[in-house]
Amino acid sequence: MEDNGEKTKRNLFRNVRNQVKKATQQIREDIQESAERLRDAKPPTIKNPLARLNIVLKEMAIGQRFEENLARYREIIQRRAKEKDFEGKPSVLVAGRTGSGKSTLVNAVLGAELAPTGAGEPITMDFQPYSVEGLPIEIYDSPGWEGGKSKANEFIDAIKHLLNKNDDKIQVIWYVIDAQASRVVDFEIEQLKTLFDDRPICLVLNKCDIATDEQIIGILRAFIGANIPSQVGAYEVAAKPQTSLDDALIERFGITDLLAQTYYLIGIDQDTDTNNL
Ligand SMILES: Nc1nc2c(ncn2[C@@H]2O[C@H](COP(=O)(O)OP(=O)(O)OP(=O)(O)O)[C@@H](O)[C@H]2O)c(=O)[nH]1
Ligand SMILES: [Mg+2]
Repeated sequence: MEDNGEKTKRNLFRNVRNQVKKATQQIREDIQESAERLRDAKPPTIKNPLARLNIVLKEMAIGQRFEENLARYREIIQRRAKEKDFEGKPSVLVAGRTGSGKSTLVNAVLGAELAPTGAGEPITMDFQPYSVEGLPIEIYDSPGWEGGKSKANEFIDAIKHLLNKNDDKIQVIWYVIDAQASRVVDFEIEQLKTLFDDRPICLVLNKCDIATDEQIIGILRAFIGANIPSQVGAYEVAAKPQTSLDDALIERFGITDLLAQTYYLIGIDQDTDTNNL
């Protein structure tokens, strides 16, 4: 005869076993479902970035300006290159606020994680040129502007110092903005008008993978409407799209266009392979 204690124990074990079995089954189903979602997920179509830019350009009746600036700066850069010699590859300076994704953009162009990146505290503390074999340009990563007046002055002085030192070598500016920023600071616009002397500025709206149409158009309006004399274009970019189960397949975008315009400005043969961007 089995006593009641043994029976209760057995029931308890059976109960636990059943629960574990049920939970395991549920986990299996969840994993299977996730795998199917991942397999079926298609890269979301980017809602025609150029269309957004064109809307803003038309609205502001300045469609021609970028074209004219591109041609003008191409001439200026190539004339300077003939007159002056510098060592190594022509350079692009990547500048902008801290956290906008400058170093991430540098890595995307290099095809290697060479520049440290991250969330939270400001990461990049020094100017650092990078290049890799096969890339016809050198890219200067830079410390970001952290906001606030004293920090602004530090930022301006540091940029001026770098530009003075590398006057002929740094030929194009990529000014990176977080497309989600929602607000544009007057200081930033004013600086863009003069800080980089007579160098063409490509405005890079980064993180467009997570910004809304409203945010992107708002930023485009603010920067294009400010009539920054040396601006040659605006580019919607995702240097490192956010990955989650639902959008795991989003690829980076916008960098090929940015590079193509930069090569055009500097006069580099466009056949250079940018397929992986
Ligand atoms: N969703 C999304 N996140 C991005 C993108 N680009 C960069 N990030 C993230 O933004 C954060 C900041 O990127 P960084 O490249 O370190 O920014 P930074 O401008 O170099 O910052 P500082 O070095 O502090 O000036 C990181 O967590 C990146 O993963 C993008 O295109 N999309
Ligand atoms: Mg950085």
